Amino acid sequence: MTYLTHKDKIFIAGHKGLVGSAIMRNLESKGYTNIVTKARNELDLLDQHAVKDFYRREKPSVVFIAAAKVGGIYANSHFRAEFIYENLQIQNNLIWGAYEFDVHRLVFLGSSCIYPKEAPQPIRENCLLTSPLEYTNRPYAVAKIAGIELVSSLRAQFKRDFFAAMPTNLYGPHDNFHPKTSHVLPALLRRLVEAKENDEKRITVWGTGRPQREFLYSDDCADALVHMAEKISESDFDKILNTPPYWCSVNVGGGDEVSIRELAEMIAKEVEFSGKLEFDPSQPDGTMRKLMDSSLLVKWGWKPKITLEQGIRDTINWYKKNRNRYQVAAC
Ligand code: GFB
Repeated sequence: MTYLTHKDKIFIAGHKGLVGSAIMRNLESKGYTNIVTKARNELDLLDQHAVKDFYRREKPSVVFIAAAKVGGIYANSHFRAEFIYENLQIQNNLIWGAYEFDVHRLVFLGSSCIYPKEAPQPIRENCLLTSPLEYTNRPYAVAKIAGIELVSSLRAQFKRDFFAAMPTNLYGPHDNFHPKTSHVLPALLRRLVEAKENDEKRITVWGTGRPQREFLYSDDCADALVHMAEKISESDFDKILNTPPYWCSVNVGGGDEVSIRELAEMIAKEVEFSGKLEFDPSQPDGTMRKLMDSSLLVKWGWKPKITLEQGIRDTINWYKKNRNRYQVAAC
């Protein structure tokens, strides 16, 4: 069987990012010690030969792919070509290399935003590619869908125990807090912390505030990914693959759903900002809703532990402690 055990040599691609750092914390908290990581300047994931050399040398038996080019609605809309090119390159190198060098369990990450723009809510795994995608992040979505197709094809054709997880909107420590390229929660958190400190009377929130988002704390997401890697059998994943439309991917949600307005109000309350929230409808709303049906994961014995309120509090504390040292990630 290919369950993750303490005998495995684990590679976390993207170990310094939002999800990768959470996977690292989760594995270490569970006593895993045989973990290999590579910083960007040690391994260029865009370089196929370098990735093959890495696999040939290190021979990991389990791989978590938490490396990707990611960003919020502004980044996805403005850096379209980089989002599709870099994500295709990174995932092709990591997934195909894992196949060639006999990795026996691999976790690839999709995202709730790659489901169709008008998918029936809550969104089930079998909704993928059933109607048009959201334009603002279509390049990213097409790349990620290709990754799920590659993972599913390697499972079907070569019986490789590779699977995809579809996290909802994530947030937490080591996120990207860049004012423009970040996701909505870290963007509003940074803006509101600074507005409070500078005694500003108002802050701008992009869009109408009406879209709804489901948020899951990064540590909860990591716990779900490790839970699946440790506990779910190949045959359970094969059952998903062998069910129309034959994708091997599992939704990772179950977080709290709020509107963008409610989110801004929650963060403002937490940082005690009493100024005005001004909404800028000239900025895109993006998908109006993308709540996922995570009942399969619940059936498999997992559910989140950290509420949005607690997660926001923890992320504000983390951000305040780390913002000087922490290089704001460019996109
Ligand atoms: O997290 P976000 O940028 O991306 O959220 P998505 C965008 C929503 O938040 C839009 C509103 O409705 C924005 O109008 N918003 C309000 C803001 N203020 C801000 C702000 O200051 N910054 C940002 N970024 N948004 C992403 C995909 O979609 O979902 C990614 O683009 C990724 O590819 C992620 O997969 C999970 O949630 O709309």
